[in-house]
Amino acid sequence: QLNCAVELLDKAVEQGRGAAPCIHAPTPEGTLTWSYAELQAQANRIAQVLVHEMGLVPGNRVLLRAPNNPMLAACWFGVVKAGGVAVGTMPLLRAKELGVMIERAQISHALVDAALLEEFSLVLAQDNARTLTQWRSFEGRGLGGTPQSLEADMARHSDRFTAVNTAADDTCLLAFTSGTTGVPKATMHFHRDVMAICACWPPHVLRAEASDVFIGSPPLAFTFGLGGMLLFPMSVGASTVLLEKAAPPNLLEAIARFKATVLFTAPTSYRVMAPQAAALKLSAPQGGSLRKCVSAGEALPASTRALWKDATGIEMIDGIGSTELLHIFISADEASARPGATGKAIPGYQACVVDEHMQPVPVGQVGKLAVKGPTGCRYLDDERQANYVREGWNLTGDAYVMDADGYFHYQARTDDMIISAGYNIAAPEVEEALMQHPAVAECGVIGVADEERGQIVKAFVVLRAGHAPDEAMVRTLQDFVKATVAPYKYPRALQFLTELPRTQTGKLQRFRLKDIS
Ligand code: 3SK
Repeated sequence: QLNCAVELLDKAVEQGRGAAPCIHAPTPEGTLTWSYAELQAQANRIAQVLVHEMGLVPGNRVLLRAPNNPMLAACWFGVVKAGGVAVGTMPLLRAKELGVMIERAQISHALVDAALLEEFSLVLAQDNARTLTQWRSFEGRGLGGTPQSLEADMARHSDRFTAVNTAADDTCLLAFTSGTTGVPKATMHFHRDVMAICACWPPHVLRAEASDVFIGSPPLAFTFGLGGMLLFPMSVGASTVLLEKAAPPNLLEAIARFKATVLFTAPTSYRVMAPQAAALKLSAPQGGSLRKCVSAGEALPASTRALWKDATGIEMIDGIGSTELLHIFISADEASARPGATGKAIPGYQACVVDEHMQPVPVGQVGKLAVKGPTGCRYLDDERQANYVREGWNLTGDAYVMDADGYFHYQARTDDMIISAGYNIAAPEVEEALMQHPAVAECGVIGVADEERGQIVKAFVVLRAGHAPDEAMVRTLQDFVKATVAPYKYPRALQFLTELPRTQTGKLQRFRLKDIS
């Protein structure tokens, strides 16, 4: 028997951490802080409303709709304590996308932040949402007074609730991933999976302490955010700052205001924040609070690692995870980081690089990343399961090289290897070369069909302000790539854009660049 909400929340209170700060959030009036006991009381009331007023029975799936805020965290624990299955969703999703998820996961209940009610009312009117019959709305910072008010129902219940005695192998979480291809899949995770991710990467690589204050941008709906912004801080008795708006200027301001010590965000955000972070002297080596910076969600270019280190004195902790495996499985701590490498398989996981017959490729050669560990891919009723898991290994869809010391070097998504005139070219390597040019703000690289070479490299470039998108700039950038990496990798085609298509978690959607070509 295991209920991960008991392990992470109830046991923290039982073991004397009840009065310790757990969640902070900025409010219009100042700051809201909930202790572990206050979070538990809120979660208990929500669990009672779900069970006694909304008719939830164990195994029911509950849609959660909110930006990162304390009530979203309380709802997550309330659902899990009640034996339900939490289904987090990105706040910006539209009714059409939500309807597909509701139908696919047969979702029966919903808890919705009042700020997202307008779109949610469109969802309820859709035919594919007919399984969803019970919903309540809440005010994100716990102030009450919304239609079908969760808070009004909570007020009628006590703050005590004994968690449902779930099995370790009961599902507690459904996480949707559209990856970079756009067709959503639901991944199922058990109570024991949640405890496994808390036992693997945080103690061996992150090594946070109870005095730490976590902060960051990934939504709780993305398992990178669920772990980094909620489960991992709670697993060590630390506190976390949940920000509804975590774009770079807000994030920087909040790091200073909350004296945050552990930061989780994506490489693009580190790149944007670097100049201001340097000026604000936010890091511990500069006299500020920040001491650990985690980058994941996208490959970390060596140039971004160097930029952040110059700006703050902090060596980043890079990692790769997946929604399918729940969290990070390859990473390196500050002391063992190698620029250009993601790291090694973390304790508890094994990783290797294989060919199309699942045979390991020699050290130094490109192949498909295969991962095994205590968590793994379980798609909900999806034929793509057989592509992801083969012979017990999870094939993550990433092309990697392993070096002689067991470090894994990211090359590309396996779909993003470009074969041009017999050369293997990894799109991210060309992007990294372009990013080193001072005129380039952002770029994305794909292969496009070419009669002579099979494929050619095509780059899409967003220029920094003050640079002209003309023919001279095309030649400048082509020559720059030729001088930076092997000349056959240069982009034979180059188009300027004003922005790049990205997923809501910030990942570049190369398949959408293919549509632009
Ligand atoms: O690297 C990622 O994209 C990721 C995905 C899910 C969970 C955690 C991580 C780091």
